Amino acid sequence: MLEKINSPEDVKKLSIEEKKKLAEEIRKYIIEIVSENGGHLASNLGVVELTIALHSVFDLPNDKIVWDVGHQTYVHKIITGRREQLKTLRKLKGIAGFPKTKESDTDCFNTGHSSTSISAALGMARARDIEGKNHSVLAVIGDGALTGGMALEALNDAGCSKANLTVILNDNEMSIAKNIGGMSMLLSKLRTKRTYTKSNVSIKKVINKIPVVGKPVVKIVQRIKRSIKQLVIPKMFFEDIGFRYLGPVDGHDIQELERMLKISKQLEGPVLIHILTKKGKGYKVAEENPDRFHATGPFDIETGEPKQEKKKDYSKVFGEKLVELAKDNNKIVAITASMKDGTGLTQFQKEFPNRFFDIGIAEQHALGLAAGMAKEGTIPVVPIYASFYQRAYDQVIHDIAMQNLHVVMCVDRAGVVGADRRNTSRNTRYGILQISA
Ligand SMILES: Cc1ncc(C[n+]2csc(CCOP(=O)(O)OP(=O)(O)O)c2C)c(N)n1
Repeated sequence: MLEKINSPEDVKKLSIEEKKKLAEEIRKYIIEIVSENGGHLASNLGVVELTIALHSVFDLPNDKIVWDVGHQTYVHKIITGRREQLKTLRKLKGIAGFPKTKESDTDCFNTGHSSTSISAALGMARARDIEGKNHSVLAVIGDGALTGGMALEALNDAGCSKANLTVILNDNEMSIAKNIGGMSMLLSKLRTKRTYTKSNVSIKKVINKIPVVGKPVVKIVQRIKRSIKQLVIPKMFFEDIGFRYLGPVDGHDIQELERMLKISKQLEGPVLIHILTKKGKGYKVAEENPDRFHATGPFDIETGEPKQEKKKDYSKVFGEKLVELAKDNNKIVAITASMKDGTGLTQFQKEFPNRFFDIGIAEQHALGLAAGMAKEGTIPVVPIYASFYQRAYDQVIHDIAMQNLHVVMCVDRAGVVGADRRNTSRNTRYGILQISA
């Protein structure tokens, strides 16, 4: 079936049963390519049904879909005529691992750094309205990327915008490692919404039995009702900031996804569809180790074992040394912006859980937090990949350097990234020279 798919039109013609079969074939195809070339595996396996549903309901390039981070667009690339090209992933002059406007007019916006999609989509929606057009605009964002400040800033703006915009929140409970933070706590409450709806019914009964005597009491009772409702139906967070909340939806049920997407098309104003997916879906080893298969080198499909032994790299040496130093100095703390493994802090977390802080994909906050901790006498060590340090220029200068605070900033993966091209890699080197200057 996969060989017959050369454009989204070919997907639209399929029955639901055929789409399910296509989903299986796409998974197999992606696993084969990534096991040979390396790439982002688990996130792509998680969005197969979502991507099929999106291309069934919307018409690209007229409609616009902005993919947050963009590492999960292999399925989209396969469906939009780039199936064969995907075999050149992570090869010289090969296909990009992220959306590229130059590669296809169905990639409407370049991404790579996290948490940009809602801002860009809102911008496109506002431009559409000014131009008097009426196509759909969507942002697809993971629960990890939703921890980034830029995404929250955009939600804040979009919520009161009245713009027709759909945000699809792809909740797999994972960033690269397990997702953390208050937003993640909110989402886990939403996941158990059915239980909440039930308890809401019984609480309603109780509230309705409260005797009402005179106007002031009515007001108080109404206020209590509202706050209890807020407690038991947490979806109100999104609704209170101006979004219509739909979900949670099983993100592997194509029919249900299509139904929700069609509903969202009819609604006025900003809509958020909360979908639940499994990272690594359909490939057992990736389902069991989604963090290891977030991005991987070539591996053996049977066992999931890497084809090449991983050499000791900068991050490993750094992580070991930091643990050694922290044993002698209890003022040392470590902060990561959702990149514990990549930056070599896994062992540090195990040895010093109280001195380790994973603060979400929030580099600006990481440096602001470090500044505060340094001001009060601890020694924060903050390893962040060079490209992502760009997010925190202002905090490096305004919060740390200008107050002469003792924060240890560790920058790795500077230079030009060959295999995994994204739009930011070209200026990474330049950026980092600026920081050290
Ligand atoms: C500013 C920034 N910091 C860090 C990263 C590295 N990074 C890439 S994907 C990812 C996790 C994304 O999690 P989520 O949005 O939930 O998507 P999932 O892979 O789980 O589908 C991180 C931290 C990044 N791309 N951008």
